[in-house]
Amino acid sequence: MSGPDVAGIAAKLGAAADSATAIGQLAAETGLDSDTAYAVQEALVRRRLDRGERLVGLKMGLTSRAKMAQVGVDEVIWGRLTDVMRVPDGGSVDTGGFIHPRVEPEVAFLLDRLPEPGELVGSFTEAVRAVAPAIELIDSRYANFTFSLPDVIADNTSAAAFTVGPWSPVPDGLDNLGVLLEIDGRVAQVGSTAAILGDPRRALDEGLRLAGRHGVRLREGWLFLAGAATAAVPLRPGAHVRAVVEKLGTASLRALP
Ligand code: OOG
Ligand code: MG
Repeated sequence: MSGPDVAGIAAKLGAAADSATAIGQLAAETGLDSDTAYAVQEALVRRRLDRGERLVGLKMGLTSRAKMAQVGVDEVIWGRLTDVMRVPDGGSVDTGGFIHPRVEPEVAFLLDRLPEPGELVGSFTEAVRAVAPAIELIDSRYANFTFSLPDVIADNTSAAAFTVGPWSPVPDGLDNLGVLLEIDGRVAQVGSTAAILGDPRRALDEGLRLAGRHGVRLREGWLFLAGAATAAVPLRPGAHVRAVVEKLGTASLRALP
């Protein structure tokens, strides 16, 4: 029996992203499970690398209850980040390049020396050089932002763009910092880094463990997004978005009118 057509599913998702056109879910009809979905994700990101993009890090998804509840999927997932997805802090994005973009507040880590595969992070301050507030722009390639677990994994966990604010040395505690998402100066979401697996540092252990299962090692100099602390909010043309994380400061981006 032949399994799901990994390359074919990746091509459909890639075309949906390139043309900013939503497609229907694919996992149920193709019998895609989560493990094979990570193979689709790899093939999907390979298309980007083949046209010259560079892998710059990893992102975690659904590390908070707010996010799990919003999308109705309750397992931690991970995806891949490329250089082209990065928007400079204070920079602009064209919402026309996306299907139904949403923004969410995140905490970013700049990775230092990582443990060997299979080992847990000995000390967070050895593994992480700096931390920053960040904004992730997610854009599910599925109609109505509706998907199953394998569907969202295959779709590179809705990754589309991200902005990282100024880096700070790792503070003493990261486990209970206030998080705000502001749109046009108004508070759109409020949360705490405690929402991220109890402590965003845990997201790194999970990332190492889960990506390691698929033979992916985190690299020195890579970025790592720990997952949103709050639900995501639709990004409208012309909106000015700020993510504020207590002690870490602010990341911002603008949607072109
Ligand atoms: C999946 C991606 C989730 C996060 O921070 O939880 C994610 C989605 O919500 O479409 O990036
Ligand atoms: Mg996210």
